[in-house]
Amino acid sequence: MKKKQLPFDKELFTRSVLYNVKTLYRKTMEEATPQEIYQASAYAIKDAIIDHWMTTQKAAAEQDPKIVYYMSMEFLMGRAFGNNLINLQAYKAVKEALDELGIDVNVVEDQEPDPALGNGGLGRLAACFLDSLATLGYMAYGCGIRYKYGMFKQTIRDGYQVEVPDAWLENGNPFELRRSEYAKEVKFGGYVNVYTDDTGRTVFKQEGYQVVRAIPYDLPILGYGNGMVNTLRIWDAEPIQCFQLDSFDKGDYQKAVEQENLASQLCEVLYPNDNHIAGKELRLKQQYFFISASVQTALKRYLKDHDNIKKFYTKAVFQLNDTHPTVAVAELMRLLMDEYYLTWDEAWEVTVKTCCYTNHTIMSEALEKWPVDLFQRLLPRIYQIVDEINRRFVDQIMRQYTNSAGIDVQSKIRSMAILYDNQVKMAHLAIVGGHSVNGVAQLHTEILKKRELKDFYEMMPEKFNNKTNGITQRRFLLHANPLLADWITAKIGDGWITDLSQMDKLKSYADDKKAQDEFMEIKHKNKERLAKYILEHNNIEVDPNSIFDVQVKRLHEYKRQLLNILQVMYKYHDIKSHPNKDFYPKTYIFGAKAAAGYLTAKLTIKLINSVADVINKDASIGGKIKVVFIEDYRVSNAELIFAAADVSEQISTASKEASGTGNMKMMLNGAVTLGTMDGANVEIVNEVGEDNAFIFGLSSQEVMDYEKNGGYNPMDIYNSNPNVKAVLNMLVDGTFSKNKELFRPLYNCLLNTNNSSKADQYFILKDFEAYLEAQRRISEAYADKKRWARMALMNTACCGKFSSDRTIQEYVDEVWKLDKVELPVK
Ligand code: F58
Repeated sequence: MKKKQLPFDKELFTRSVLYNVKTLYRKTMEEATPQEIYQASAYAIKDAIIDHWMTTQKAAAEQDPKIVYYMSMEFLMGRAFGNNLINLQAYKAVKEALDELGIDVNVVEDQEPDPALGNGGLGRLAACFLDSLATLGYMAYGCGIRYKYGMFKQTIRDGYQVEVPDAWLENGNPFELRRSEYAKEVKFGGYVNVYTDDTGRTVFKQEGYQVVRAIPYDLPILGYGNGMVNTLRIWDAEPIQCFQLDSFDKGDYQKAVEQENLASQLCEVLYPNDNHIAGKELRLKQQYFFISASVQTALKRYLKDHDNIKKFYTKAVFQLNDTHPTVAVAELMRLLMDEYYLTWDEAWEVTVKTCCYTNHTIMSEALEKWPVDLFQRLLPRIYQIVDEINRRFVDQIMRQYTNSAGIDVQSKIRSMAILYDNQVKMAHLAIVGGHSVNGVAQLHTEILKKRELKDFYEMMPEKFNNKTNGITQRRFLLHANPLLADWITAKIGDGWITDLSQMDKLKSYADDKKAQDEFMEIKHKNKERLAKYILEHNNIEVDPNSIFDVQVKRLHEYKRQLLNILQVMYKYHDIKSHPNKDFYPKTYIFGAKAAAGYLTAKLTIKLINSVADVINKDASIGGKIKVVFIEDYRVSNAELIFAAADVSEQISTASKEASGTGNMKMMLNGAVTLGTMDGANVEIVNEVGEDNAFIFGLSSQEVMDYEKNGGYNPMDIYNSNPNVKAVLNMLVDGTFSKNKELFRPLYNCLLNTNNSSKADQYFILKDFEAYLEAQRRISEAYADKKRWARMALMNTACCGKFSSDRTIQEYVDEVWKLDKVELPVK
């Protein structure tokens, strides 16, 4: 039976491309540059999208569904061109149309800058969620910031990371729409004038403030094959020209200049920190800026068709992507009370019923806290409201716990108050001001409940729930790995594209020799594709017959890229000392950006590159190991990498990785996990079975127990384990750098003898032997072709749970309670 396809007019597309090239550039196709052809093609696609976008809006206006506002400082969208074609079900038609014009679709796709308005997992999750929301037919707005510069581009010079600004908007963005008619004003600073107006109402009026205009830019978010187009609304800031610049009043002039400066700085750049908060004033301004504009918009939209503001929460829900958007709680209170005249209690009910919070980390350095004086100076009215929320909450704690046997009320207040120690604790505000708190994998949620947020859980258990992360199979399989996608469709039909649980039908092929061969042949082709990329970009030749062992993710100590490279160093040493020992050739592939100011992370990149240099040039090891550091790891090259991975390195210190999502993307593409029992790895192993993964190392409980008792002494391991000793000595004996002291800081991180509680905080040496052993097991398993093919295939077959469609459906059913939008069937 032929499935329904969205209609797509190929001839119209071709005509439109030719027309666009002519009118945009006064050129013929022969004269146009690849960038110009990309622009012309993107505008042609946008034309096709606009009709669906309008239809969606119309259907929403008629059906009045509840809307989720996904509020996030980051949306790591990746390229839109190919993804839009996939979701329009027009990829093959456009490929053909371009072919007929003598143009390669891949070349066109490569012209698009990779929009990187996010750091890593948290921002990419937001992008996957938007894809799933549209595909499942739920009305959603992504609300974010239109940074002029996204995540920096990484270049590697002499083995070191060098950051280069990412001017992604240089050639404009063909997919966006500027909507100046929906601009909003956002106010900063000044003071609050409190007075009673003629009607006897107490008025809180912000005065002496600076104001900027928030201008929305809308990006279409397409559902797969259903004609649904949602909106990602990202805000830019512009100055408001309310003061005459020729004014003789010096105060006004000064103010006008300040306002201009503020507007020009606000959306300049994304803070490039992963799991670390720098606490900069500008960041708080960014947060309030996009939140105020987004909350104003949500209220306005609701009031267009409804008159009872007290029922706002029946038509809108705000999901706060970590604590960064948490000022939404106080901003919603402010607008409801100051602009729409609700009482405190009425406004509070609406706010709590509207807001929900997702926690993405338990790393203490990532917990957002703002100094009270900064917060108060920048957001005086918001601060008043937070202060009152805190006062009432502390009251509630006292009421609940005073006279409770064995409970120290003061310690409860210390651990839960929103304002404490002259700090505003954003996580506490998010928990108190909303009705749902979720972690992003089962283990993570349990740790939140039992440890980090224990007191909150005890006081309000009904708010806590788990939503294990997921990823979109449309981008990370259908687009990234067309060979495998086609093969799967040939075997089980294409239902998996919108229902990943159907992948389990592949299990019946796990022992089928022919299917195994085909599966591994596809993997091989993808490895060749990546090998070609590596040759072009790194000038390193890698052998697609070797095991591709991949660790790609942000560089952070807890993710333990250092453990991986130490193991490579050990292997190198081992091969050199035992040249005749059997060793299955391996290619270790790394990709990672380090936060610009994170020295240990940057030095780890240098170490990986130095090790790569020595090993790749050492002819004596006969190419048994190669090490590759892929520069500028980002969504677009990630797609190539995931498709080619044999081994997926997920080796974080147990308890530290909230979930991980790269682990899911590699599983989807038939890579086998080598990992610790951390984050979503636990659930991956649960799905695929212990026999189809390689698990090693301390458990999260063991790690937490050590931490409670002040750590452990890595010197004991150093002294008793010759493997560890040999490898650590290589860090400081000049094997990998002329300057023997270069890597001393890494050596000290592991062995710091001055401060043993700081030594090897991430248990690298403690897990080292177990990791070596797991690596050995992998080589052994890979050598048995049949066994490996089965394992790889089983990983793809068992990945059904990890679709973001499943995650979103859980949010909808258990938290958001959205209604599906019905679109007219074409
Ligand atoms: C990540 N967090 C988690 N934060 O580390 C990862 O385990 C999880 O899978 C993912 O979220 C999605 O839930 C993360 O990416 C950030 O990048 C923040 C950016 C802003 C500053 C603080 C860290």
